[in-house]
Amino acid sequence: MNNQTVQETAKKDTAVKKYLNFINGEWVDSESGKYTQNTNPVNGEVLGEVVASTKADVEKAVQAAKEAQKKWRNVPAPERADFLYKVAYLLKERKEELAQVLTKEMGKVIAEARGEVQEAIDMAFYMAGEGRRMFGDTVPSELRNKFAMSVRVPVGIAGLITPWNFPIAIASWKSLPALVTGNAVVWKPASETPFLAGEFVKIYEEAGLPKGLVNLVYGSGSEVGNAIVEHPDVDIVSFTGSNEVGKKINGRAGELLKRTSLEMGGKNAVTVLEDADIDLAVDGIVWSAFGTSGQRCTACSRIIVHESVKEELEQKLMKRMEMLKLGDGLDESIDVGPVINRSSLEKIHEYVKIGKDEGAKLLKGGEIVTENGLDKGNFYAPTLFTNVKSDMRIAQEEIFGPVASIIPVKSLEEAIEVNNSVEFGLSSSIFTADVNRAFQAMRDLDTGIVYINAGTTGAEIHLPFGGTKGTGNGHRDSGVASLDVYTEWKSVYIDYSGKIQRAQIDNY
Ligand code: UN1
Repeated sequence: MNNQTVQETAKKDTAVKKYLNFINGEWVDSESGKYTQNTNPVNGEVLGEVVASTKADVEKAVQAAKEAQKKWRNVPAPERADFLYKVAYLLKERKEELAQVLTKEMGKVIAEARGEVQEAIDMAFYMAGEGRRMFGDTVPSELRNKFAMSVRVPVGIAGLITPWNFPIAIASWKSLPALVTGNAVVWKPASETPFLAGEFVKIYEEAGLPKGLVNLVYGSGSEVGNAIVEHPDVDIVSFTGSNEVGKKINGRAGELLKRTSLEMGGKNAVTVLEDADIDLAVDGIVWSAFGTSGQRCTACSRIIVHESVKEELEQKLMKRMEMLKLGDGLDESIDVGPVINRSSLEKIHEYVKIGKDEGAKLLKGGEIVTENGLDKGNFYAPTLFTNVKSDMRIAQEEIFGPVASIIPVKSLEEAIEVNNSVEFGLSSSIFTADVNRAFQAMRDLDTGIVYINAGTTGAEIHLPFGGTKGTGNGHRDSGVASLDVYTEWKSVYIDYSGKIQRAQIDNY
């Protein structure tokens, strides 16, 4: 290496990583001239910065999307899908690189980060396949010499507002069906995970997607998120995040008669009946309560247990929790990474105090962890409460951290009642060896996702993802069901009788 190259490399290494907006196929700065920092939740290290955008940037993105969508809507769906296949292969090629970015900015352990990127790869292949399906109905007409069918048409421009806990999987659940069905996208990713969003968009760019179809606008919810919701040319807003924000989006979108697809909180429970394989249940609970540091919408935060096996479950859970190693998720031996930021850490700790005040018994954890060099990160000890009553706040409100509460019950019927007693309805699980009771539970648990003899996490992309009650508004991410979010139905009648036939009249 000559001197100049050495200097250039050094300059490159010390230069602050900066991510810009992607609008109309160009990487551009915001008019604001302002930036926000992206930090690693493991140690507070500054990873780089991203532009803090304004309403004016959203305006440009929407204009670009509008122009691009005019052509895109008439590109045959199998041809649209060709781009998605390219996206799928690029994601696959870069799986490790993307997983590393994810762990660094979000904190989840590397094995989980790889799993999340895999979820986006799966979604890309699956949605590319939709390019050759996207089924409508052909049905007989009630009249002679008349043909009837329904087809899907794109809604127009999809505004996507995505969270930090699954920054690429959830973005894939929304952007890929939107694109394959002929829409353009304006995307605001969470401020906590901007780099992975930038990397995902680079893949869209590299796949050769026509310019203006995918636009990325970084910034706050109050500035960029609001501008997306308010913009008259944004036809549908798909949001995953808190109930508080979801309700506001839905309220405003309602006034504007704009479609929304909302995916919000959960208060998911694992039920363990007296005939369950307790060791299996312990594994399922530990994985779904403390994996991703409890920061999945699907995380288990309640354990509903038959009183006759409560003590055995408690003992075994505590023993298993003992083995969980906290630390930097880039280290393959680590089980639990940090939580996303300081305010989240404080909120979790506050809930633990609330639980104690409510009279729940703290079995394990319940503290911010600072030993072994973890003091610079946001680490919370996996925490287990017992003797929790179903109406306590820790059993009703979403904590979004590694905290689980054991609620003893006397029967399956009581377990179902407790499971269904919360305002959310995302995921639930039951461990039992009795097929009759398993089927009863499948029928009566009121969540959008139900697991038998598995924890509450691990949804697969070719099934609908979403929940009932306060979790959503009836729409679903992923699966064929997600096509409904980004398309309108058009019913088409072709009369080849050569006369005007009056439906419901001339045939009766
Ligand atoms: C989320 O937490 O919002 O089912 C998504 C799961 C993952 C997706 C979780 N496949 O746990």
